[in-house]
Amino acid sequence: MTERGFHTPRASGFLNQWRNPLAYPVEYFQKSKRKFESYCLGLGGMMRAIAWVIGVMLSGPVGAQTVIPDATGEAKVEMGTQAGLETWVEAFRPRALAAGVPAATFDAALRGVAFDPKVVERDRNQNEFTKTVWDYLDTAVSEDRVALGIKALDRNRDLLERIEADYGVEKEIVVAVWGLESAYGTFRGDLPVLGSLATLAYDGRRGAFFEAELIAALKIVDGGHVETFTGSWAGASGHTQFMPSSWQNFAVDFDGDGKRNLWGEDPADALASTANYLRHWGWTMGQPWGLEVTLPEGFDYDQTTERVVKPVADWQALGVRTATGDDLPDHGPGSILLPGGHRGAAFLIWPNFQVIEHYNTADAYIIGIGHLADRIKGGPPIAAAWPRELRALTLNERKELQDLLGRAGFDPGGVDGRMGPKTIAAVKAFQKARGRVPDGYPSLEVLALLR
Ligand SMILES: [Ca+2]
Repeated sequence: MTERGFHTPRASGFLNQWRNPLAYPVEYFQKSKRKFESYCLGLGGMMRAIAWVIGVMLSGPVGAQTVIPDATGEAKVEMGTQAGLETWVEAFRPRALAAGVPAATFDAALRGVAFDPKVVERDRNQNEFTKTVWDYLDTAVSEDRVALGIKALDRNRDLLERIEADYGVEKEIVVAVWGLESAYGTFRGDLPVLGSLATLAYDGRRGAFFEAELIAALKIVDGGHVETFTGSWAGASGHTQFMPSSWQNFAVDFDGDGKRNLWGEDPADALASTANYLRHWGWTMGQPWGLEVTLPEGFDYDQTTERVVKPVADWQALGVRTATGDDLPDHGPGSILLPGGHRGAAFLIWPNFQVIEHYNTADAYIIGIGHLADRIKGGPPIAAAWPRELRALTLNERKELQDLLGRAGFDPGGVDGRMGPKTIAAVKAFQKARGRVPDGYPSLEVLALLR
């Protein structure tokens, strides 16, 4: 599901779900949910929602292991009803049975399933959430989350070392995913997964996607893998917020009790499943996700994109150094990324970056996971300052930016408010034409210039 290619699917659901908390009316959240929301930045989907959410920089939808399709389609104006859901469940029944869900399981699980209008609201309003990468990282890699991560690792060290040995994924990375997706298991979501998925499948905007997830969820129930099946609004659940289809494809029974249980108090299966997911997508043990670097004066900013991949020796020759001014470590060919524009931090990223992307395509999410893991391992905070005076563009401003770029002769690839690769390239070309640093960052400054 990712535009970057890798991830098409994402495992978790959090990002998706939480991509847009600011857009929801406050009354939708009880206190505990607000806390949950602010804490759980993975946004399930493990996988891609953050992209929009995070505003400007995102190029794709969200998602951890299972990618949740874009929410850019037109929203339906009409809201469904409990009676409508019940009619839909009857029509869905033969399809679920044909897909292998036993009738008894189907009937017991979906009898009386409740339509949840709040879930529909969230699904329809995901687009407007905007957050700068620095605001996101402030929360995602707060001192609290780092300290709790160190404790969580200590508490589960034996387990995590066995997982690391079996799957070849560093324990700090697994703990970081756990930390962003559920605050180390503290906030796993309290909405009924079957109810959320049935509501979204019936609502229809992304009906086929959620129907398939609901069938996978029914198989989880049928196998007796879960006792309390609750999660976040788009159906991601458990310690690392897997979508049901990700459970189907990637969950493992690490503790050997015969169940692939991502939901109980014991995180063993969930953490091993996360490592299994990352291994599946090509995690390379020992390779950093990325490294903060400094760029020399006069650096060619056309090269600051994931599309430009060079051997470390080439970057070194161009004057790129670590944040402390040292020579670059050689972990193979990589790219330079400027998630907050040329006045923010720069990172040299390696293929493990794209592996994390399968959880969520948003750059901010990926950096959040990687940096949190580094901090848990004892690494330093990000050294560079961010251009904190810049706020994220609103959805309308992003659309205006694209519209104005198009009128000025720089094709943004559509006016949808999503800052994908074509829009970023158009911003770069426009900046270059105007004699500005072509970092591709769609800032208010660029918008003002366009106006
Ligand atoms: Ca188990």
